[in-house]
Amino acid sequence: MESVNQLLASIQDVGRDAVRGGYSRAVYTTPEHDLRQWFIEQAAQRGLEVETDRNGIIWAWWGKPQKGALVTGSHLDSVPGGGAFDGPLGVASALAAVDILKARGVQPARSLAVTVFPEEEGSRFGVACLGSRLLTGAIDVHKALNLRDINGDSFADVASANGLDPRYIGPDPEAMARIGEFVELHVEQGKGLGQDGPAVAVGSSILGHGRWKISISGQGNHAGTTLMTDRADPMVAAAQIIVAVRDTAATQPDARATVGRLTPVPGGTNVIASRVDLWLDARHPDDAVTAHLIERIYGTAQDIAAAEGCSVTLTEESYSDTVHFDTDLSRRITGLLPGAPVLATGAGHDAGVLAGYVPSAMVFVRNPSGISHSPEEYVADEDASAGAIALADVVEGLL
Ligand code: HGY
Ligand code: MN
Ligand code: MN
Ligand code: MN
Repeated sequence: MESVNQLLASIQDVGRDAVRGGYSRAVYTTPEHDLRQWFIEQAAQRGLEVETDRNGIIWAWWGKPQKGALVTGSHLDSVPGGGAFDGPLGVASALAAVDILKARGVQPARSLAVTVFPEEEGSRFGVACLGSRLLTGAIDVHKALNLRDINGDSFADVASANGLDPRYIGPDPEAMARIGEFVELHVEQGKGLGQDGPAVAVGSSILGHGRWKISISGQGNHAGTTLMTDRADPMVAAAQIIVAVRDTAATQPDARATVGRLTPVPGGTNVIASRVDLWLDARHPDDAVTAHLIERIYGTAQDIAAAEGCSVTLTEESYSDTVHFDTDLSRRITGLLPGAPVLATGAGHDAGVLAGYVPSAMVFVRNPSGISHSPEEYVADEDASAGAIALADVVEGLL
């Protein structure tokens, strides 16, 4: 029996990114494969029956796989240069909670499954929560299979190389029927829990959030022979559009808009780019406001591009409506965690996708700085332990 902190320590060197810092554990790359193997071994050591479903979701069963089970889990993939806790904390806490319940002599009245969802971050194929979206049917399978990573490899090919059969990837009603309720424990990606006081909180909502690709086309040319007056430089347009994204979001309280990724084509130091692709992440509690923001950003981008002699397109890559967890399940969990505050989150989660189909809830564990998607993400040992005990209390109370 290992504590949640020992479990996390046992994977602390998997997928370290020497260039970016933190961890880079993109789905179906070696580090994430190694973490999946770690999970399977840890589950087997606890006598859990492990299976991987048609969408690559791993299910570790305490009791036989059955309809209406209690399911808890999270993800093991990360953003590039991500923290140690986003995802793995939920998985390690679930394993530790099984240990705690066994030590308490709990005999589950129904089966419990610990799950690991692939591609929660969407870091490789661009769509967040791809595994849970496939499971539930929340994404068109044809679109999913044709998603491509930065090397141009399709999800279908990569999934196939990792043991899945693309012919069967997609909605899985049988697996869905097995989820009576889903609870995800996750590091808090914010400072709602502050520096002291309760170490855990119950989730109330997830901001609606989406991803859009903005492509700006200009005239590729030689950096040394093209006069400044003869240019249609998409990088210059991109720079102005990024500032316009910030300025537009700033007009809406509680809006968040980010350009975290930009790719000039061809990307040579002595080359005026012919095209620049940038990716926009925008979020707001009111889905209509987000839609309005995107409209305004696109209109401004078109004006900027035209002024630079360029053209611009915007395509939506994924969108998740705002999720409200104010359900009977969350109220029961709040009752099982006396004193735990109820917090909204701006981060997306598989629990948010599943909430559209089965009773789902979230439990957050304190992250003193609130920083996440960064090597600086941190959870103190005592808070991680409190989180695992809280998850054990919730699972015991719901079983
Ligand atoms: O982007 C998100 O909100 C989540 O971390 N995938
Ligand atoms: Mn996460
Ligand atoms: Mn994340
Ligand atoms: Mn030359």
